[in-house]
Amino acid sequence: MALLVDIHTHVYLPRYVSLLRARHTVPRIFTSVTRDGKQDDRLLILDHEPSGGRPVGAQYWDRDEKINFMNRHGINVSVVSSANPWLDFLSAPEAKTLASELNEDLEQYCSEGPSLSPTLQRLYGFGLLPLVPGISTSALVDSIEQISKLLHLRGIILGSRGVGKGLDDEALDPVWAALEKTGLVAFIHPHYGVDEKAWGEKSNGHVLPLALGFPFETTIATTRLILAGVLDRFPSLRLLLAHSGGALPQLSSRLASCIEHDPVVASRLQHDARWYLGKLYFDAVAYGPEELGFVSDVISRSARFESKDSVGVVDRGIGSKRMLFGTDHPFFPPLQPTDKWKSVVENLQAIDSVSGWGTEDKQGVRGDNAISLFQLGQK
Ligand code: 5CU
Repeated sequence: MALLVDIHTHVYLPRYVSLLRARHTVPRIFTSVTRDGKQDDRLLILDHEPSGGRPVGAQYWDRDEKINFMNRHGINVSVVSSANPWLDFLSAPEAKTLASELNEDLEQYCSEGPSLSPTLQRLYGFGLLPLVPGISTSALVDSIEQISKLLHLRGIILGSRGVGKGLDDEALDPVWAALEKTGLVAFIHPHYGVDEKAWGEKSNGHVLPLALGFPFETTIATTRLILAGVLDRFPSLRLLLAHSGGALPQLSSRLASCIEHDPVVASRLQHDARWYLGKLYFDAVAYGPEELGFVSDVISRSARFESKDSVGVVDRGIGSKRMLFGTDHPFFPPLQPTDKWKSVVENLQAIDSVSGWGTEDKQGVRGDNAISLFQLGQK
């Protein structure tokens, strides 16, 4: 059966929502009363977010709402992750306790949800690590151990800060080693964007931080990780990049050239920078067929850099094997209520319209790649 699998879909678990409701600083959920006396829950998570925040409701935390959304869009299986800013704002002891509790909560959210067959649930998840400054290595490794034992958790989601110094910090080597050993997929997802001064003084709502800041953050974090040799030291690491890797595919040849011309870095890496893109996985949350086709070309091209002098024709289909459908639900709701969300329909249409992708490539991106990457249907 051809399944549609959403690998980029978020939740704020009820325990986390209670924490956000109890807070008076960002991140927080607060309730205001509208003119007609109705209660209005608002979410404030981004720095410099307009102080009124954004509406937030059951679609962010209620499992039935998630299943309802999946049903409306024909999504058979979702691999759900906690939404940003995760545990980033907590102290190390608080983050450690909450990570462990939220991982158990997410396992329960998935395992007690509906199933498609005796071996296939409709919900799987990415766990959380207590990735905050001051956390011990053993706490991080214990957390990976915990997640690897929870049957429905098949990966972790992480931001760009690591334990405070980014994803190129050697302090994370034990984390990469443990992820490699357990086979858990690490989903790199943005939250902070880039310096807000870049956005100027005009009000453009959330457009610039979300359309550009988020993907640029992922681009920078992943580039630093590559430059630090993480993929040389941990070649079996399975990293999934949000928003189709941001600008990394577009900039990868420039990156390779800058490395080659830089005396500090020129001999540091084992491969041409473009080779590493073929070792990564990319969500297909790009909203356009041309962008998806381009990303798959860049992934396919990495095979040319297996050896220094290899050349070859790019086969788009190779790259498609590393791309996976996602929705970003419950973010990007339509401004006017509609049954189907434009953000979802557009991503599906984009997959369907990539020139050069055959039926098998498209079904790979819609679901088959996720089934094999996350070993869905296997205990
Ligand atoms: O709309 C947003 O702010 C977001 C967000 O915070 N996180 C996310 O994954 N997508 C959109």
